[in-house]
Amino acid sequence: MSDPLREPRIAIIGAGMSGICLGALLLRAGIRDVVLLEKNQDLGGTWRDNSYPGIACDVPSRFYQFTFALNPDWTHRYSPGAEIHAYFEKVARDTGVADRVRFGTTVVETRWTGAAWSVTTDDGVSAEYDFVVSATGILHHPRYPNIEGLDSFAGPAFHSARWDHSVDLSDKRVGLIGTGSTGVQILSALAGNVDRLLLFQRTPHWVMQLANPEFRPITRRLHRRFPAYDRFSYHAARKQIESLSPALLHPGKTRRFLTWLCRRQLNKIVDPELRAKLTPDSQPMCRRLIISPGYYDAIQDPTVELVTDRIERITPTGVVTDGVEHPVDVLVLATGFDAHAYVRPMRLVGPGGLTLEHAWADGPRAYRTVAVPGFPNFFMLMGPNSPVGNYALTAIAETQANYVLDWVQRWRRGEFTTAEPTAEATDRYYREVDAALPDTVWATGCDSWYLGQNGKPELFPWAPEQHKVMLAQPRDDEFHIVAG
Ligand code: N01
Repeated sequence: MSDPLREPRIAIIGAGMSGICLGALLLRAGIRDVVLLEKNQDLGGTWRDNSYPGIACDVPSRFYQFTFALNPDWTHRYSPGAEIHAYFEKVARDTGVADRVRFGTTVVETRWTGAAWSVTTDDGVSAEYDFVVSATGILHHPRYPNIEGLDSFAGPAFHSARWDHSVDLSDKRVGLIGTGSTGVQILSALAGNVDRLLLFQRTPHWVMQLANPEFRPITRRLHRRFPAYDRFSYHAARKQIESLSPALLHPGKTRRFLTWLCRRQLNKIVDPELRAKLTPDSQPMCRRLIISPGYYDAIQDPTVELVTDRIERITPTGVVTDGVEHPVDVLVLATGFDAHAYVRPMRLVGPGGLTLEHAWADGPRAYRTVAVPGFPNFFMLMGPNSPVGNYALTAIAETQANYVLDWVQRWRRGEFTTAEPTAEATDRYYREVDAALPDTVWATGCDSWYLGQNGKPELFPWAPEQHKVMLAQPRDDEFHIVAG
């Protein structure tokens, strides 16, 4: 008997964590005509790009994974980056996603033909799809600092997401610029293992010291032997984070406790002058709270020097602050990412020639984080205002991917041909977002990658569970739907 369901053609742009998640869910649902277009030669997105010393995830591993592919073998509470990369590769292999990836393929344009999306890649090939989903990641485009003389530096200089493993740092004077989550992890790994480490800090960040115990073999065996226990551990870790999230977003007892705890942990810094330099004047979590088991020990290592004077320029041999040159052999730029590029630089052209550039002239906006008015059958994973602040991006991706799957299943059943959110529903949603944001910790006056071009945090202003509720099922009353 023939299959009564229609078979959609689906292109996923990007084979990182979220692209793998959606690919796996589609394949598990029996949808076969799926391709992942990946510009790199390997899977894993951020976990492929970032291989710097000390890389780990600051969300507990029991929670930083997919519910449909739990891993009983995590080695640590916060497992190292290489292990996480291997996990996503395994998920891609086990689910068949890996076989659907076209590597070394950059999407240059996605254009609506009137009935489908025509996707053109840099090899000049165009193909048509019924759905296109952008899974291009949020922290993907390295941000290079605009510092005079940077190009004149004579030694090796690289961004943290482009680590040059051919450089032996053990006998080098390393200049590290940036003290966000990445800079803190690199410093913690390199302190004591290089000749000298000069850390250039522009603004201090709050750091929460949390231990990172190794899971013993018996624990791993138990997780392997009893999948129900493994599932329980996932949900326990999730619940723990989710139960704290709302209280941490808004003023109150929990926030006061967090501030007290962060300040108290700073007392580990013995030298009062160093402690003062490391004390932020913003509130904890206004910028992403840094989780680190050993930063405060590492920064007191005799090989480390903290430089807080403003960087004036870079010379071929060092970094100049206040007229003083600090000689360094290697320069590491832990200077973050352009977190607002989303789908770009790919060109997206919808019906009537509407471009995403035009639609987003005043800044990126998405209906409930996943879709844009004017662009039918187009979805985003990790789109604008996703709940990315100190939460598991794997859980967000899974929620968004399940939402996309719901629409695709309806299409298969012939319930519609095209669907796109209405401008009214999107405006209404943003009125609620804009009303809720000023009450959150992100709006308490600090500069961070959370802030969009209008200075407003591009985050989800409610508890992450609310995001799940919002995307629990498609709402026809908020979409233009063309019947199938
Ligand atoms: O980037 P950042 P990141 N001169 O933007 C400094 C995720 N992540 O790569 O603080 C001097 O936070 C800048 O200075 P200032 C996580 O979500 C996750 O560290 O703005 N300094 C800042 O110190 C995180 O939030 C994990 O004044 C300059 C730093 O560079 C996100 O990635 C691990 C400068 C940039 O900090 C980004 O973290 C690592 C200049 N011209 C990262 N320009 C996990 O564990 C910039 N800086 C999951």
